[in-house]
Amino acid sequence: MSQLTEIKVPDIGDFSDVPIIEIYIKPGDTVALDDALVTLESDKATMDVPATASGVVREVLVKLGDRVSEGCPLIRVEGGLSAQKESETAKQPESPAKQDTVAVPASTPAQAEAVTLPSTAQKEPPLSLGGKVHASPSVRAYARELGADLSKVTPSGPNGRILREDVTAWVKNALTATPRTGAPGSGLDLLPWPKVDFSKFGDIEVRPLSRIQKISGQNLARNWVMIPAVTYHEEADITELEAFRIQVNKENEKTGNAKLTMLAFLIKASVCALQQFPTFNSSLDGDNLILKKYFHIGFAADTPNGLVVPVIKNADRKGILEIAQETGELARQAREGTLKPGDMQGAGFTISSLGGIGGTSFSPIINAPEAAILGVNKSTLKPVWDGKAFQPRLTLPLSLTADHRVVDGALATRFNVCLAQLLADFRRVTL
Ligand code: CAO
Repeated sequence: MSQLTEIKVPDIGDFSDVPIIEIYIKPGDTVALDDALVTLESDKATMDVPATASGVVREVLVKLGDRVSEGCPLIRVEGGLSAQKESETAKQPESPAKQDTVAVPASTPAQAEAVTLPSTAQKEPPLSLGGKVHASPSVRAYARELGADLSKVTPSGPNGRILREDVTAWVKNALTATPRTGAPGSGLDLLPWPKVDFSKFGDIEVRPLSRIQKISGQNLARNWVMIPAVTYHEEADITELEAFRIQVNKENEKTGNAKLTMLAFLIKASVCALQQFPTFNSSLDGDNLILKKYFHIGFAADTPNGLVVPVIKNADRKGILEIAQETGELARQAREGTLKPGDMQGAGFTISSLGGIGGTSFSPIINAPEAAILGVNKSTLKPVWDGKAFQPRLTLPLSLTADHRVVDGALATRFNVCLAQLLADFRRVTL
């Protein structure tokens, strides 16, 4: 029996006690150098730990959820060479796969960043967490072979991991898209960002953007530029709904039940509208529209570090009280920075509610690859003519931004009208 080599967590900078959120190997698997073994999650960033030795996995020494720090043993492999030995014997230049990391925007504003840790055998500085592509060395090699820019490939693997088939799909798309557009280049030929020495004009303070702001900024910029989006405005009469909400909340004060929020009603009404207008619960994928049969609703949450979008999964199967409780809990975790990557993935439609703050309307930016997003502002009492007199009605402003490649104006307005009717008479949700 050949010697067993223990692979440990490499230098992960200032991080310690980091939970394991994915394990990619099991006893009996054969691993090659730099194959991803596990993914660690820290402060909403994920990191792959690569194999520093090749061979057959004999023992996996950790389990999902275990918290690890530098030096913690992960697996024991039998046979093959360690990276240390390889570099000592071969003294070969470092494989480009180990250095090839490029920035890539995550698919949602707050989706976890994903990076591959350097092997311990390389005398590299500890990892600095930044937006990087999340792909195994073999996928990187495949992308290089085909000339695919990994920063442009949409990941479909767990935790934003780019799979081999994602690279294939990107290349196929690039091959078919170019002749059809006939455009000389796909990049925007814009002037560089103005560089100004502001201190010439007065005192200034330099405040670095938070990590969440950097990630969401990249995503928002891409979505703003790439989606031909139109915002459609509507008003919903929520006089009865708000009266009902207040009444239930008064009753719940005695029973200790969760507080009903307008957001929870909006999520439930949106699900009902999505069921009637499935196009709004879809994603554009090349020449196909992917229609989702599930109803996962994202909601924008304002946090001290920036905007994040937690997701209520299967909102169609949940009651409004349950949704209110869950949004409250997810918003709390968002503010505390303890959301897990899975909490922010899978949305088919997003709601951005500024209703607790104010405003009369706005144009929310679609959370790609979704097809639409609903913006909501503060409800106000408005005089509404009932044929004989003006009546004070509580009116909720709705701003629906939809991708015009997927949704035409007539459809968007029908969706808005439907949503407004559902909110005006919530009994319709049960029909
Ligand atoms: N009209 C009038 N009042 C409203 C309202 C509306 N549309 N929506 C909420 N309110 C009221 C609530 O009833 C609550 O008052 P009470 O405590 O008296 O009941 C108060 O405003 C605070 O609500 P809230 O906004 O804190 O809570 P919520 O459940 O409605 O929303 C959340 C939760 C997470 C959506 C919200 O806290 C948040 O972060 N909103 C900002 C989202 C954002 O930044 N969007 C912009 C993205 S694009 O830049």
